[in-house]
Amino acid sequence: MAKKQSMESALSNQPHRRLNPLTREWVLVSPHRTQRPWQGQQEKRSDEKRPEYDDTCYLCPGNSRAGGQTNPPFTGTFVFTNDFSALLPEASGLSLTDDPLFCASAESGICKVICFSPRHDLSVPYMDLADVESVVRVWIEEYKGFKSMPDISYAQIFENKGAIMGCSNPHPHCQIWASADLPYVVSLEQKNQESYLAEHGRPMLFDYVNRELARKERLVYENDHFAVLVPFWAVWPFETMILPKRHRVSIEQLTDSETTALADAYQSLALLYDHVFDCEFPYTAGIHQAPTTEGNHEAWQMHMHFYPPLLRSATVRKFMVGYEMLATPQRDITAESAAETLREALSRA
Ligand code: H2U
Ligand code: ZN
Repeated sequence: MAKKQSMESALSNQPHRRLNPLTREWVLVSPHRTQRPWQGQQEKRSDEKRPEYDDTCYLCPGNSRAGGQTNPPFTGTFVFTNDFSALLPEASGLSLTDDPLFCASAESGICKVICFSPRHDLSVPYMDLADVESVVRVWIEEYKGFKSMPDISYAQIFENKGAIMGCSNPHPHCQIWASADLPYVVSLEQKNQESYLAEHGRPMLFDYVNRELARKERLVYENDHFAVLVPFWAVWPFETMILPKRHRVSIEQLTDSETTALADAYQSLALLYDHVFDCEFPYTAGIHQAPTTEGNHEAWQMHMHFYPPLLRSATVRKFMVGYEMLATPQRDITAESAAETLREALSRA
């Protein structure tokens, strides 16, 4: 007992590091440092009210896109191939060189954009739950579609929200970049989940969510099928994960009620985020899950990551610079105290 208390107090008061078991990267935690004064850059607040329809928006129904095509008068979700795709279906013919210093390889793939709804002004927290669920169903359909393509190994679904995250258009949307090879972070997570399954006989994130559900200190929100929590190893101040309570290697395995529950967890989290600093809370979010290739993917537990950049207000962001670029990421507020702030925002949402 004494040992447990001293561990808890060390985790809340003393500099220490924590391991991310998915990537095996360490984060330095410096809880004694939260009173540091800030005289650095302030971001601009961008919370002007948007119209329901904007005739200059590339993503509104009926408008012309930058690539010259015209959007149909869509009434629900709308999926199109990115006009400026980072990956192209035809590989370049460049074959992997065995030069250790000048190594390059061809990469091919398909990039798509998904508009959440015709409404230019409605972000996820303020859509009808049924419409958020339609977005999740599009993700599932797209994932299945990429599974049938032999040249695709992985479909990365992600959302950049807010200008501060480099989002080029405020019309609520997300993207899918599907590639011939496994992206680096995904391959790291796969390798470490496979090692964990081999050693412990259960999927890593299945064990993890059960431990967190029992402890509750980093739990932010839960429904019947999903938990929202600040991971023990979070790097970004208000980083969170959405985790299924049962073993699900990909979104394709979700039952109808789990699909609704994922939409609810996503929407509830996006809404509580908006109450943290009383602004449209920016983030990059995305799903990690089993590759779209055949094979044994039992080590995988599908999950969503949310990486919001804000630190202490709508205008003060965290910078990953200095020691973090050269050595290891660092945070001041502990994951436990961030979870407390998020639970408090939920009570106001
Ligand atoms: P963000 O999610 O980071 O805002 O990116 C939007 C994507 O939409 C971006 O990849 C694409 C851009 O290439 N896009 C089009 O495909 N057509 C357009 O007319 C505008 C933007
Ligand atoms: Zn729009």
